[in-house]
Amino acid sequence: MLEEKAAFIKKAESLKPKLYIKRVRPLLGIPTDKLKAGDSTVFDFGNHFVGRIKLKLSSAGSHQDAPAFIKIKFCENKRELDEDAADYHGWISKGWIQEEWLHIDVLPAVVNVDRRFSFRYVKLEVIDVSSKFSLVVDDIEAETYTSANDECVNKYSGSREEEDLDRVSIRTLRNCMQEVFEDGPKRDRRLWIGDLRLQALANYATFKNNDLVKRCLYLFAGTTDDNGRITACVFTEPNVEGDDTYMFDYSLFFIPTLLDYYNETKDLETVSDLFDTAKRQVELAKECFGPDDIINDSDVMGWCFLDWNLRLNKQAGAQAVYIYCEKALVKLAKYLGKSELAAELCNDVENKVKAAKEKLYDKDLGLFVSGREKQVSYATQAWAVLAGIFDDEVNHEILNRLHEYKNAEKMVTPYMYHHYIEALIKSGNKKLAYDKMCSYWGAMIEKGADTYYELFNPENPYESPYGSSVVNSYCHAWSCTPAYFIRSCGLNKENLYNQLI
Ligand code: RAM
Repeated sequence: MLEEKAAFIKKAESLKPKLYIKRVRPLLGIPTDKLKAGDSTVFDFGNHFVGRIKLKLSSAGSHQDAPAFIKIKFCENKRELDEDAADYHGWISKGWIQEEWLHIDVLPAVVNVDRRFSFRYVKLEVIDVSSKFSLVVDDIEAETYTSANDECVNKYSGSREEEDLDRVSIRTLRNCMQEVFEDGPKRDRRLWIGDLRLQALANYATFKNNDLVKRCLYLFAGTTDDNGRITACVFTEPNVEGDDTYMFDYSLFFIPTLLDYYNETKDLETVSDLFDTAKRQVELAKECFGPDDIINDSDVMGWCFLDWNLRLNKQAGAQAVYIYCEKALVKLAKYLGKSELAAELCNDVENKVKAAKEKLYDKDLGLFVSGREKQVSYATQAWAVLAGIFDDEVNHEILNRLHEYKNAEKMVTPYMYHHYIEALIKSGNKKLAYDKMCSYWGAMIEKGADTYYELFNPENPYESPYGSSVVNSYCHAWSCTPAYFIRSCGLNKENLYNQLI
């Protein structure tokens, strides 16, 4: 197994993409006025970028008689400009806050900020100079990176609203495409499988960098634990290493990600290489079920992800994810001619579907319920629909009832929203899917988004599972799917109109 994993990583490394490098400058504001202690200035680069900046600084007034002490803050959107990092007391590291504090002993100077940041706005604050001199920023330039080739994307022509949704979606994906599909270039800057799955779908509709998807699949397969379990995310620096975080749904998502990749590329060799790793995820997940074919619930945070709504009960959603992924494995098994295995897997799918119908579906409500408290949520219904526990007609009714049901636990991430929209499409309600896509992602655009956010709850703009929105990411991979919906799923006015006539 060790040798096989090493070979997978080698393969992944052979697919490392080249980065496209572009130099950009802010639209206005150079050179700056003479800046004294307490002064600040904001440079607007006009769009969202990922890169490193270089500053040309000089002094004005008497000879520089003290170091210039400056703070540089990188912001993905305007709102972050006014947030104070000192107010952050959340549970993930404040190391993610995009700020640098620098002393410049001798002016003039060219200062290269080594660390890579994700930003549209760069705020420079003068913490101190002496009373005898001022600081001037003569120039600022960013060297920006992406592994996405902008020229590969066909222009989409539709309504103004659709074009905006598509453009921001592509920008989000583009800036998350680095040496792997990162989840967010501000945070966590690494390869998560839940994000990868959705990025890959948007990528097939736009940049078509299929080798990057392939590389990421091999990275996951090369970093399983001793038991063969797929980790939730992979680090690539200083060396490739799987994280010691495992989530029920994320491990299973290796399977549909491989299936989608096959559907797009017909690359059977990769499927054959990675099939055993895929199959192992179902074997391991199966251990979490009781004798009644219902998955065991758990209170451990993150045992299964689904969404960042901290009140969400995951039991029924996890059961549905299992069914969804096992069905994907059946397809892969069939592509490889493993018909006996496919039949065995189908049998297990049927058992899990039957148990879900009997024990997780509340006939009176006409909705799926989850956990001891029998919680009704969007996440549970969406996944139950995607798993195809019932047929399209019943699925359609379930989502209609959900729409009317007032106390359902809501969704807080574009990631979960994606699955809700996909469920609407699957159950034949493209019109509602279209409206929901436009209103949800459109609301981010109304707020001035150049790229879509990690968390977005229209009812609570400060939504964050981390204790504060200061560490939220505003260019986040899993939110990049409107381009996929518009281009590949027919969520656009032209198609919907054609369907009506
Ligand atoms: C967030 C990450 C990533 C996601 C995990 C579960 O912290 O940024 O996008 O996949 O949560």
